[in-house]
Amino acid sequence: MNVETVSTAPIEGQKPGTSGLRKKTAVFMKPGYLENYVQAVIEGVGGVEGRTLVVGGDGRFFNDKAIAVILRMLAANGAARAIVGQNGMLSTPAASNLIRKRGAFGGIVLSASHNPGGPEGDFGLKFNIANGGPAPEAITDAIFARTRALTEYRILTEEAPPLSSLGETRLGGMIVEIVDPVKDYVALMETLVDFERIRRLFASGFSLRFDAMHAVTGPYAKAILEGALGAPAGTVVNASPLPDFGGHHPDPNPVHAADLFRLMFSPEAPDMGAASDGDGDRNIVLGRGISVSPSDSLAVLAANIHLAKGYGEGLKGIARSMPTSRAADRVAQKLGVDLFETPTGWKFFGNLLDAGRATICGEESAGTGSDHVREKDGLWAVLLWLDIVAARGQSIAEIVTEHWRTYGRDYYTRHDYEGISTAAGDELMADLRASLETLPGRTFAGLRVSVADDFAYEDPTDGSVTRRQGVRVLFENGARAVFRLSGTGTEGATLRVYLETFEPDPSKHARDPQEVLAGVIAAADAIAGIRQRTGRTAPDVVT
Ligand code: G16
Repeated sequence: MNVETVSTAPIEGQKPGTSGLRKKTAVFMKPGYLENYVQAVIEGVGGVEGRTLVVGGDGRFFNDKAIAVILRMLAANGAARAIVGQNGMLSTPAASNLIRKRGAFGGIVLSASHNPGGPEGDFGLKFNIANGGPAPEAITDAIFARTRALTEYRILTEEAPPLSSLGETRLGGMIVEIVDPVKDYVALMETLVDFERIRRLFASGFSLRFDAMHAVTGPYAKAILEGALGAPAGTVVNASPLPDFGGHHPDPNPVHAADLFRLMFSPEAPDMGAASDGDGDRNIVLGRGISVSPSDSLAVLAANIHLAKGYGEGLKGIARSMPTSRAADRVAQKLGVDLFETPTGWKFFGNLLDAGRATICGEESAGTGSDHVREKDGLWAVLLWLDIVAARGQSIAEIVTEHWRTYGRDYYTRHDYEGISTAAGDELMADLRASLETLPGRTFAGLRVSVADDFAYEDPTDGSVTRRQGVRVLFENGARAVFRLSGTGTEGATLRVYLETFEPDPSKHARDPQEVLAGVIAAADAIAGIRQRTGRTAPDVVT
């Protein structure tokens, strides 16, 4: 085994964000950039000697080349075994499952999620720990500290084996095991939802369009929906993963999944529409003429999850990220279970799931998951919806409107201002933070502020505290505006403004959220000076 020790120096800015390190692909491809970061990960997690790691990614441009480097570095640093998805492919939830199932030390997952791919696009790398979930902040902080002190990295001089054939090969002292990326995931899904019941639903003529957005979920969705569940061929569209996602953003939102949204609001709409993102952890669900907001999806799934076979005992608790609407809180209250409000980032759910305090988690950013893995899981959410539709014998629209009748409707929208200057974003947030004490009592666009704060989270399982997680402004009429900067962008800053208001009266549940929230939107702009500071007249993305 020939290990080369290469001298290097720290590279600026290798700081993991909301979900690992995300940068332009061209940045990741600069000489030594990937190598430095991988060595920092290896050292930041305490070394990999004698350990087993799962490696895979969403198949985007540079995925295979990066994996070859990572394998040579894991071998050079003494890892015993690398379990790799065939052709380097593993969806994020499938990687989480493999780590857990195989008792691995952790995993290296390559993805920039919903961000575009290709030489001009984005790339990303995150480390997941033994529970299958994204590394918590103590570990990402240790990784970042290593990136700032690195003097050398270790890499094998031998080439990595091809990733196309299943089975075991040797790379230096390490075994490289290439596995079917789909098989174990399908087996897991079968334990959670009733395949037989969903098969009957499809056999009765229920129609679905699942848009895999030319990303990693295609093969998983084909195997399960069109294979095991008998949905007609063509149910899964854009099913073959492409290194540049066909030139699109693999983000299941109204802008980037516009075709699906158009179809679902047309006379040709099937019974259900769904899509997932680049690495298969996000999802969106639509019914005929209705798009289910991710916050509502969490609430509806939580209220109905006992109908699915893997969740017959009901819920231990529900967790949502702070900017996610409070619809799930109403379900938790009715069920008499705890509701946890965490910062944005799936990594914050891991401890709650491990401690058995939450069963289902969700985020406004199109993420839902349960204690079956430690990542959000797009296809799982779609299967759970299908199982609930089959169990209740109702359409998506009927289920959602009935939910609103029972709990009231939390009108919700998120406005994103993408690629604004970092200075403008930082200044806006700094000024908001500076005004927190003086906001209560003041009136903006007719709405009076009752409380304003900067969200901080104390993890109830280990007492760790995470501060500065977003400015919350509560109005006297119960409406809420939240401001934060995205931690996943790769260009300038992205300002996210989350807006919501509660409507208990069922006769007022069929309105357009943008209209209902117009006052809150105007108040948010008046408070933060968004238009004036960013020079934008409208958000780039409205979810
Ligand atoms: C990641 C995180 C999510 C987060 C989302 C958006 O998702 O895992 O928890 O909600 O980013 O984060 P931000 O608002 O900071 O951009 P994904 O699907 O991108 O891995």
